[in-house]
Amino acid sequence: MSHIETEEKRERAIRAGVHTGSLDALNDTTEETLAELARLADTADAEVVATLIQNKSVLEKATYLGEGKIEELKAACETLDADLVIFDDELSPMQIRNLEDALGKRVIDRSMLILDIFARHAETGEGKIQVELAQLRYLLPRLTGMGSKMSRLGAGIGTRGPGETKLETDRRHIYRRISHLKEELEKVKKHRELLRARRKKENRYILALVGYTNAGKSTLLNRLTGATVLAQDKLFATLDPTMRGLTLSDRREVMLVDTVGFIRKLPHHLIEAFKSTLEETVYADALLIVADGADPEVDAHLAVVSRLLDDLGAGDKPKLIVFNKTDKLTEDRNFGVLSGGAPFVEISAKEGNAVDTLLASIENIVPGKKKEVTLLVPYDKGQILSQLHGAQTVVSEEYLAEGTKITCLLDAADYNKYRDFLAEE
Ligand SMILES: Nc1nc2c(ncn2[C@@H]2O[C@H](COP(=O)(O)OP(=O)(O)OP(=O)(O)O)[C@@H](O)[C@H]2O)c(=O)[nH]1
Ligand SMILES: [Mg+2]
Repeated sequence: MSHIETEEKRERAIRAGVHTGSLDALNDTTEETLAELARLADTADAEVVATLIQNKSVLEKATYLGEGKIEELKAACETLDADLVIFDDELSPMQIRNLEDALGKRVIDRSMLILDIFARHAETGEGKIQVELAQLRYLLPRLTGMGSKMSRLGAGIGTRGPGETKLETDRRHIYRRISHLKEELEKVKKHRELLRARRKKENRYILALVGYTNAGKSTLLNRLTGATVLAQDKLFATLDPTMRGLTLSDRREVMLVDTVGFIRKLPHHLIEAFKSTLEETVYADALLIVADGADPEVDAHLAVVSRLLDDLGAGDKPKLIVFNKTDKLTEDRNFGVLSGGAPFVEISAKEGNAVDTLLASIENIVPGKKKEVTLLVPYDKGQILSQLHGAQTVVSEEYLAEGTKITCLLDAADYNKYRDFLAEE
């Protein structure tokens, strides 16, 4: 019984950060990033009981926070009975060590928190390998000093590996485990490459659903294709790319791929380990950038997405911004300005609003759009009829005295090829 109680206990956490006022606003600590940190903490089963923010343009190299703030934080930990302190930044191994010594509490940073959530949500073999690899690479340089604390304190955020296992904290074992995981990942990569090669042969046009975490990518995939991918109001619900076919109204087939969400300050170990998953965006022909149109932070979200896409080498692909969750809008928003001149649509994936408009935009992005035309083919041109049937785009057929009246879907090239047979209306 006591075992279950410890498992379900939510950790009490204080969140902390330094607002530097830096020009790189996306990497600074602000009210918004702290709000996001609280949501991350909640997803990892920790409850934020207090917030400490320091305004300081230069970070303390050894301790991250200034001396006075550390004292304040220590007192708050005692008063509020907090188990751990979560920092809204990636801390250096030395900073973590010094802060833990000064506070006498467990210290984790944003990266560790995100890695912990990924570890909880990884379902497939590939996801699990990638997360554990990222976690161990992150942990290795931070083990000195922390290892003893981690084993002393037992469970908690940052100690969980994928699939309810505990993370290895013995340095020698970690090295061995890392090389094993790297080999496993290599196999998975080969398999993924094989699948890609097969898809390429099939010549299917691939659209990737990308965007900030919780924007509604999986909900949209489900809406468009009838798939049943898990869509949840928690961060990083999707870790594995799911592919589904979508048939457009002119019968062209495309593939949609759901992808792992982005977030500010995504740990670089995670990006590295998830490279082959994230590369789905690089291999896509075009991107549907899904954004929560009702979130006041949507412009920052789009900026983060665009930066990460550039880093992955997918920044130049044709894009359509999909402002989602319009059902939640309480006032009009200028999506034209927010899209920065890129093509966009406004939809609600949940309610199904304007999904037709989105489909029409997709049909324009995918090359080879077909138009419905009616031809009249004389009976002595049998080979033309068989060509049209071979292309499998015949909608209807009728036998008249002067020939076969055939309605079919033709792309621009075929339209020109058969234009002499256009039936007069
Ligand atoms: N009100 C509203 N909620 C939506 C809409 N689309 C998605 N949601 C909700 O937003 C939450 C996140 O949706 P997901 O589809 O899981 O989002 P995602 O982008 O796949 O998220 P991750 O996989 O975690 O990165 C869920 O609770 C959805 O029900 C929408 O159009 N309107
Ligand atoms: Mg998802």
